Amino acid sequence: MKDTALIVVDMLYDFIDGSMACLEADKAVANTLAYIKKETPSPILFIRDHHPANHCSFAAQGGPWPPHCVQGTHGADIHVDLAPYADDDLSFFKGEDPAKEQYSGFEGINPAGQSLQEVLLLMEIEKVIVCGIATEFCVRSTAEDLLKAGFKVSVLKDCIAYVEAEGHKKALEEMASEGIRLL
Ligand code: VGL
Ligand code: ZN
Repeated sequence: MKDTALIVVDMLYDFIDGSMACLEADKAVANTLAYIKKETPSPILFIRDHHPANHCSFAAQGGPWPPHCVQGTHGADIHVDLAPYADDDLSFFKGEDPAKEQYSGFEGINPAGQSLQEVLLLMEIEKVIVCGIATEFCVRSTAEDLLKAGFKVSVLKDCIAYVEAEGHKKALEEMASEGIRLL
């Protein structure tokens, strides 16, 4: 399936067992690893929340979240089981501007300065499969932006973790009603 990419969103320690540990995160990581081994998707792209220590989304600056995924900390690292699949050129960082919240990975930038969208177009990807954390925030906004940009989008419903069960359920229903396939 050369025209299909797997996009792994924010499977980073702060969302797994750190300051913003999400529900079902261990299961989502294990299921993502199992999916990769079974289906051998290629390419695999990683989205990474990557904040400066004074980011506007942190409580000290009046934002809704505890400090998380601060650049250079363990909390910002990809889970060790998935890290072997992450290629620098296919890793897209977001949330780096201290003044801007950025849930969507769509405009995430790789170390070469290319956006996710740009790289998907260069690779002639038409279909994307999204998994990751958190359903209600980064998974949802990444999936919706991809859909708006014309990609065929699926979400792996056993490979996502969430902040809150009701919000997770509602986000899945709304994504499905917009045309995102739940696999
Ligand atoms: C996220 C809240 C703050 C996410 C990132 O990855 O869903 N949520 N930053
Ligand atoms: Zn964040």
